[in-house]
Amino acid sequence: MIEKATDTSNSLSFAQFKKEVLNDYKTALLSRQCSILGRREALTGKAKFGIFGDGKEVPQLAMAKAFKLGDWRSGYYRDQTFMMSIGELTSQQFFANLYGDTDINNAPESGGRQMNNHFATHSLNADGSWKNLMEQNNSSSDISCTAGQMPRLLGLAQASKMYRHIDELKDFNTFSNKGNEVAWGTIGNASTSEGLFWETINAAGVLQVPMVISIWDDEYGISVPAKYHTTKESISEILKGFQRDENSNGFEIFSVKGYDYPSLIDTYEKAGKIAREEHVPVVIHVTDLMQPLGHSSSGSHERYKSKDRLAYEKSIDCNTKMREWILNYKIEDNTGNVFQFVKDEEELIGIEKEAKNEAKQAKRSAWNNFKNPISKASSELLAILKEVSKNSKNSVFINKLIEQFIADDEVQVRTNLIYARKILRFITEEDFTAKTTLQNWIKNYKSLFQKRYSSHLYSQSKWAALKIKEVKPTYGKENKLVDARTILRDNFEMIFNKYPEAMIFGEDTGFIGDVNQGLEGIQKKFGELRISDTGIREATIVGQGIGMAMRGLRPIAEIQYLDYILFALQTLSDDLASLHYRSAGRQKAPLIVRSRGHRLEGIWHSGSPMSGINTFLRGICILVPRNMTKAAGFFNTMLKSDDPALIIENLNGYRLKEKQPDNFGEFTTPIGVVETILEGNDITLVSYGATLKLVEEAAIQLRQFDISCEVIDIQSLMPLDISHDIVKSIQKTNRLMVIDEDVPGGASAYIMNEILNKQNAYRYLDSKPVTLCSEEHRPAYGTDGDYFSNRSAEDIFEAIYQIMHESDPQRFNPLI
Ligand SMILES: Cc1ncc(C[n+]2csc(CCOP(=O)(O)OP(=O)(O)O)c2C)c(N)n1
Ligand SMILES: [Mg+2]
Repeated sequence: MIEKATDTSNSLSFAQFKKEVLNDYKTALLSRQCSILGRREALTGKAKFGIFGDGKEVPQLAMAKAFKLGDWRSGYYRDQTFMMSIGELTSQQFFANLYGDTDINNAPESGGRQMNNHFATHSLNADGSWKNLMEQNNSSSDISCTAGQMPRLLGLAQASKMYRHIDELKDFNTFSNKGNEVAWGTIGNASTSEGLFWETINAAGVLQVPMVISIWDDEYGISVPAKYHTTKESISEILKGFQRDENSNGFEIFSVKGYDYPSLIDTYEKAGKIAREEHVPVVIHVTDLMQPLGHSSSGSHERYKSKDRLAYEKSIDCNTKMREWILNYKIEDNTGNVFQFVKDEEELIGIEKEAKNEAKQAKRSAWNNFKNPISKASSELLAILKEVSKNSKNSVFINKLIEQFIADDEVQVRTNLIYARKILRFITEEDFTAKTTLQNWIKNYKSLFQKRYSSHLYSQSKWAALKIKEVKPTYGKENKLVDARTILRDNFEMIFNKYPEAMIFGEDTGFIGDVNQGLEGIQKKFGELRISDTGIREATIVGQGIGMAMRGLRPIAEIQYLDYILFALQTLSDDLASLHYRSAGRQKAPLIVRSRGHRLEGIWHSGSPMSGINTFLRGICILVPRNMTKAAGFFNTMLKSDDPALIIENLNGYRLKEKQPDNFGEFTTPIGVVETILEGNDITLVSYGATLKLVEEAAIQLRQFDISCEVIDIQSLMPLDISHDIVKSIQKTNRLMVIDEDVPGGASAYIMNEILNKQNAYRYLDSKPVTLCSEEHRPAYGTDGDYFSNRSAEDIFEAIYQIMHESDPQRFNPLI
């Protein structure tokens, strides 16, 4: 069939169109070839694991066309064609990622830290400073947890809204051009069953942010077909209630077949325009996709798909369909000239050959780049080992190992280290030059790769939290005592004046100024955009924060009570805490999460699930200020820093009196620094947060009984006591007790490990080091529930007294 061209069609624009179509087709083919070869590399053991974008190539070409510089992607492992199409993934990089090349220049996604196809662009220079994000395509770093990309997507989109509507952000032009950037999300059909998907959809509808979510629907989630995933087996069908209309905001929803190239291009263009211009979220349900190679290298889909299903999938392969479309396409202009993309099939076969060769070549180069430095190190090492053997009395054993080393064909850094380290064991008692050479070689080689795998858990830039200098609060002559919550409030006012890029949001955060009035009147001063109320949706509150922080803003996400942080723990742990690490320092989200906890008395109002937080959130500063001045100081510190933080305010501290500082917005509480709040000689008591007051109370009572306690406030649970001040106290007291309101073996065990193992305090102990924690169950309701669930001042008194009794029974008679 010959289509009639419109007036605008002429030979020049057709030539451009043709070039684009054929170029797209080549990208789709190249991507498919990479998947095919990639799978083989994984199955033959050259790569550990492989997951690919086959069967989803064509819609991604269309998405790439609508994607503009400065835009953001938050997607998942199927997006390789998109990444290739926007020029952010070469086929060589594709293979380098697959092999786990630790050279970030070869494998820019993560420098070998992530499985393949976990895409990321670099937002940061090597020194941690921001790049101009408007001059590049941006992809936030993927995580493996399906749907985990959704909360972040919300924030990436919301940033545009902030940049469009907040006048003071006009000059932030390396991050935004008046908020014209779209955040593009992708998710698999099966993963739309996750709560995070629905939470994000609802929040985006409420917030009206520029995001376009593509759902790649291949009717499967690994082996499980759609009927087990989705009501009515159609996500666009059940999303219909979100469709906007004349009377209400909502989404624009499209459904399009994944092999229909022209319709896809049309749909993506429309979707991009709606999101970009109107700031309305869009869902594109891309149906009729498939997986020619199955889910991943871990299995084969022939196991669970019927022959009919496999044949059907083959018949809708988007690349084959695109080929057919190209071959059949004919268009005639007004003068009767007929235009075609290709003369005949031969031309396409030519392109197909090119794509195959390119993929093969890319694979080879990537493998060589991965392998050569390892082989070079092997040769270097071999020479050293031979020299060692020559000089050693144990050459019989050493030669055996050398033989095994030569025969070992594993191409991994560890292979070199395994043999080097095993051989070193045989020469401990000997002394010759080659031994020193081997020792140094091991040290250097190991440390090089240790860094490649372990750097950037926290910021290493000049804005690292640990580098922010302390500025003490200053007080006027009058020494005015005020309600502690007003210290936070007045400090927040300074913050929002000082940083136009700062904003705060959460449940009851805006209009009433948070449940404890720490933001009283602030929304009136700074507007509903910057000081805002949200729905009850902790995960996407955090996601809003992550996405906005990744785009140069300084969000403060409020989780109303610490107990409810568990709803957001997955996002905090998998996404925020790992972001800087998993991108090998090339992305950051300096988000501050504000929460309040400790001792409101009740199973879900006690607020001390510290051990979970502590364990899951490595990579985030966990700050536990004992009062509101300290808390305000932490906000000021973190706003100068590019590390993320969780600041936990003391629930029962808001109405206590504190001295009013006069340098609001300026004073800082240092990170990783403990504070001795009571000096003493007999025992060191280490605690934090609300428990600290009880510890102090007990310590004062113990003085009456001749026991002198040194009380240390940890303040910063993570990082903890970087200058090892606690052990200095133990050198004096020779006794240690860690007290908190977490479960036994929780945060106190972590603290104990830091003190005993990292600070080597065991050397100075005269008594058994003790932890004093809550009961194992959640704290029961009410004052007595607290008294019997947590440790009281009496419990603390007696526990300390007991230690003193054991150390000097003559002087301290038993209590009970
Ligand atoms: C939260 C979570 N649960 C389970 C998995 C294991 N898993 C990986 S991919 C996958 C299926 C995803 O299917 P779908 O969303 O349709 O994407 P597709 O792979 O089909 O493109 C599952 C269950 C995971 N990665 N994350
Ligand atoms: Mg699927």
